[in-house]
Amino acid sequence: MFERILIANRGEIALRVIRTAREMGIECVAVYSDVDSAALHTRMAHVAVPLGGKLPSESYLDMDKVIAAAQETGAEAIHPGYGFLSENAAFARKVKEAGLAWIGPPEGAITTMGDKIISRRAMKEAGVPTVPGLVDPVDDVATAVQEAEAIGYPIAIKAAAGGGGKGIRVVRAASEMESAFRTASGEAVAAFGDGRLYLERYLDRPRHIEVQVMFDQHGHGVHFFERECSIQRRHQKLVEEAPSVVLDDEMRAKVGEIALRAGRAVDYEGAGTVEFLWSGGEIFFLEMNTRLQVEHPVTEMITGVDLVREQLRVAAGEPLGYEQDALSIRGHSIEVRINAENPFAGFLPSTGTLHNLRAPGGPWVRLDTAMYRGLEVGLEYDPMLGKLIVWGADRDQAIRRMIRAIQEMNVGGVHTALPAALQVLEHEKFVEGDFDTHFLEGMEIRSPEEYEGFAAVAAAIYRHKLAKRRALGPAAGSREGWAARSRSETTSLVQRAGMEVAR
Ligand code: MV4
Repeated sequence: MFERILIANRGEIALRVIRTAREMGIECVAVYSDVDSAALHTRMAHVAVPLGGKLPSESYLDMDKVIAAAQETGAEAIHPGYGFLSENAAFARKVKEAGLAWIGPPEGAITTMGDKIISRRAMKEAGVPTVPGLVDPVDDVATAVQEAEAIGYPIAIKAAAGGGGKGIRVVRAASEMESAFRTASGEAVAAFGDGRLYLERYLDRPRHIEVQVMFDQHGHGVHFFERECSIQRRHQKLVEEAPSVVLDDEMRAKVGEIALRAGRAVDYEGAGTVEFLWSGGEIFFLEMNTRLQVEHPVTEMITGVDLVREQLRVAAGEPLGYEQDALSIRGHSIEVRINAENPFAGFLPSTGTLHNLRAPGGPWVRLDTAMYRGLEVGLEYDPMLGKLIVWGADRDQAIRRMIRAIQEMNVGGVHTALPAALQVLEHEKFVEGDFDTHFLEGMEIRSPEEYEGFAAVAAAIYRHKLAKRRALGPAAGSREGWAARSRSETTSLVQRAGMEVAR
């Protein structure tokens, strides 16, 4: 096993890696920009190397600086976290050329999965179900119209270099094709310098389901079941959970097997996520993310496996050492992202100094964050300040626990999206499991004033529903839990949950 690794990242994910490394007796080297000299990852690492610069391009994205930092400090491997250089094939290659281990997948897998046309073709050949459509680029409008007839409307025009929500246009009739095609083409050139487009049947109200996989360097892989990530807005996820309510055990095993087939087809190593669209009981491959994802903790919570530990072990050449049948799901987990955004103003980024921070706690509550009192929240980096994760024996308990944890939490000085997450968790449709990728965008986010009355009513309805649905223990009774609180108590907790920015 490695004795020292470098973490080419910042924020909560850098801390996440440091924590597991420390437990394994591995030392960590942090790198940091000028803005991050007091950041927690800088302070919690064994060694911290200044990269200089304020912009990501001058610091966390500067491959040569990061590799030099590893060499100067005697780190044997680099963990890229997510974002920044994590899915950069050239960086993976440079790391290996520098004689360091890369805690990530092979360069070839990153490249194949980074091109949506090439990955679609590879998946189709491997027998992974893909959305009906083309595996070749379409060069002009006339061809697009012709091909669309065969595929059937509505059609999605996608960019080969896109992914993660960038460069997708919906066409509902042939008459719309010309302008949509031209716009998509222009956008693809501008955004990626690569105008290649392809066509797929557009699935109208899908759910986003993804499967966590892990492969060792000896050709052995396992999956860690699925996560449901449909609660998103503009391709930014807000609430994630595992497992998904729409998969039964048979379908779950099938989807897991398909995800492993996808990984094997590109000789995958390390942790990866295979994304699917679920529609009408069928699943279709969308893309593969060749990194550890933000929402990995919900998988850890239901399987009991530390995914960063597994990443480090397989990157060091160790075999996984267990088979698929050693893994099972226990209970239910939910994650809510703590984004510095104002949900009452269209989720506009919110900045300021964190002058207060009260972390929730108690049984089965996990807070992964790099927040601290005094932190200046600016616009330099991603607005995600951290993640709140809970585990429950079942989905109802996990929902109730998350609501309780959000109500306990106070982030003072900046707005966060927590009030929106709270409203999702209390939404009847969410509780019933009846939602898709359009749920959050279609949801009306209530103001604190409206919510004051609403919360008390919702609490009563929710309590009633739960009691009706199945026999609950004392938690369903009228004397315990958030549901039983008086209206004024509920209101004050809601306020503390960030409905008002405390002064
Ligand atoms: C789709 C789709 C419907 N049909 N493809 C958005 C992210 C990008 N990687 C793929 N995306 C979609 N592709 C077909 N053929 C709907 C989406 C989509 C979506 C997918 C996952 C999670 C959230 C989404 C939000 C809007 C659209």
